[in-house]
Amino acid sequence: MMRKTLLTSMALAVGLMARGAFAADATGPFADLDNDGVFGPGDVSLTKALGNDGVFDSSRADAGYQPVDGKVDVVFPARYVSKKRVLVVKTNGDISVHGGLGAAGNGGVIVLLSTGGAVHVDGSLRLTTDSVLQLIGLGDVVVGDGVQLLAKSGDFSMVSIASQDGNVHIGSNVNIGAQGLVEITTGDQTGGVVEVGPGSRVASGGGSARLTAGNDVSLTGMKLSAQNVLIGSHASPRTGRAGAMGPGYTTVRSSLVKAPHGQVHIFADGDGGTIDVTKTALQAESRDQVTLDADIIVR
Ligand SMILES: [Ca+2]
Repeated sequence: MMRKTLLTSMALAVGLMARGAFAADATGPFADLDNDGVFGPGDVSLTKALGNDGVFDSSRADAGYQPVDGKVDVVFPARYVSKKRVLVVKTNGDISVHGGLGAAGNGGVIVLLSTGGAVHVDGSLRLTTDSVLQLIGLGDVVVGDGVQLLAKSGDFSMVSIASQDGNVHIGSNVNIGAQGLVEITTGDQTGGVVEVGPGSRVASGGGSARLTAGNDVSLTGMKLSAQNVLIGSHASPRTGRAGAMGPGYTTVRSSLVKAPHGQVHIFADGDGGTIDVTKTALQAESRDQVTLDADIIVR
């Protein structure tokens, strides 16, 4: 018992010293090779790799980084603005964002792509870019409460939040906007749920908004506006029993969905597919531009 306590306190002391030695670099983005979320010995600062060209790819050697066998997480411990117009991270591990992100200049692009893990953005952060903002994970993509995700300029600006095999969770009071396409999706066949929390706003100035999932779509107390709006839940093996294609469930409650110059199309595929639009206002260019496509419709 005594020995265990002593070893524990020694380990703590070593940990503190190690952390202290690296404190100077602790606010820059880093490749977290031991996957503990903390910058320590063995991890690699990405300040140089990202500073050179704005790009880091965990499968390629870059400015002191050598590819490794295991999962490489990437952490942004604090606010980071790329001066190279692009900020592109592609890694096989998780990507964690604890500070706001930006990419300077016209045509600015931010792409965070996890080919083997999740993407997490802490609450209350602001991620802005001129042109393209994409958060893409093989697993879950989670956006905390009060986050702002904005692609600010021209008609081609877009925001895409997508998970291939996991869920997309958007918290409450989140603001997502672009002039062009806004997509919040999970894989048609393999994806999980798409959830957006109350008080959130999703807006495309001149393009489409597409919120679709391989599992349930659940939107509550939100405002959604675009040229055209598509919301839907696919019938997928994830919702079905014994390998059958299960029905989709699309819930849009207590919300405002607006496409004043276009169409609103909502669907829930499969036998027994259900749309629930209780207390939701659906506005399109005309009445027949609102289509609800499912076996069961609850209003
Ligand atoms: Ca670490």
